[in-house]
Amino acid sequence: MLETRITRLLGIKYPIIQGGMAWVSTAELAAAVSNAGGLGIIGAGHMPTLNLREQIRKAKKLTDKPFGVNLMLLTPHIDELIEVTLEEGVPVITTGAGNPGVFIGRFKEIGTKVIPVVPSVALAQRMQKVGADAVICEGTEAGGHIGELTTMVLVPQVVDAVSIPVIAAGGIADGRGLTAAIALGADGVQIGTRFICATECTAHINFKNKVVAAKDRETTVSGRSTGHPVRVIKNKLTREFERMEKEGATSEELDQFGVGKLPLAARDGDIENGSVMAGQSAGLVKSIMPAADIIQEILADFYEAANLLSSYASLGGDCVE
Ligand code: TUI
Repeated sequence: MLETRITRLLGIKYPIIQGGMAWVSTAELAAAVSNAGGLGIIGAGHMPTLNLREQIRKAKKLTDKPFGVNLMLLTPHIDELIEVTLEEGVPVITTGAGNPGVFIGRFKEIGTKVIPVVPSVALAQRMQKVGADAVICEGTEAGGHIGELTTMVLVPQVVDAVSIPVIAAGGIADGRGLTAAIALGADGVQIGTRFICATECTAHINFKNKVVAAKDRETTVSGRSTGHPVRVIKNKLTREFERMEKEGATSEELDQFGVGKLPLAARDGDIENGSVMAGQSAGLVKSIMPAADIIQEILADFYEAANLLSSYASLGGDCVE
């Protein structure tokens, strides 16, 4: 057990939430993380409505622990995905890429906890006002669709501005990151990139190997000019995207060029022409291992780092005048 406001809110053992990743975090990964004491999340992304229902039912079969669904609000059929999620009744939803304000109440009515991803203090405050149970503060280090601020500056500012629990995300892959997040005032962490490389993750092996092989400077942000910035690992696709941006392609042309590129990488394994969405923490991911082992390693490293902090604190306490 590592008890915080988040473990109590969600009824989980450890304050570790697996990021909901479209085409990457399916029921298998979500259930494995939940069975290991964290909170697993199915990434709905652009998933057809029927598939989401199947995924939720599969997760219910694979785990008796709480799990969640991430709703990506830019998806054109988001209203249908919301209805299915309401009908199936899941313990938790997280939301990304937009403001879930208008439908928070309907989820709360059926007892689903609602945790929006927020890239700013203002949105965190608005979410608290409309009834969010907690917020995920995701820094620009994260993979996929991102905001502007780093985790290091966003988390403490949101912690100061709201009273609901805060989950730190973006750039966190190990126990040192968890310790740092707790030091910044967070009640838990959301980890995406590291869980791509869980054995139970159904993403293509080429995608996982690309994350394991990535070094510190190997991600880039595509699509700033279109207003939909996305962090991905550099490859032929990102070079082509950059060339099109330089040559003055329109937002529509660039958006069109991006269509279907995530499944091309994550499902089909084409990691040169597909979109390998991953965060800067890819440089910290060294191997593919079971989700339960990832969580246990994070905890062991958390206690080591936390003990170090505590030894500094006891020394400092003696010399403070
Ligand atoms: O949503 C994510 N990450 C994602 S979604 C995704 S799928 C995708 N595919 C193609 C193009 C774009 C996306 C891949 N990765 N993370 C959560 C997140 N949410 N990061 C930033 C935000 C965010 C941004 C603006 C949340 C709210 C927001 O609000 C704007 C407003 O309406 O106030």
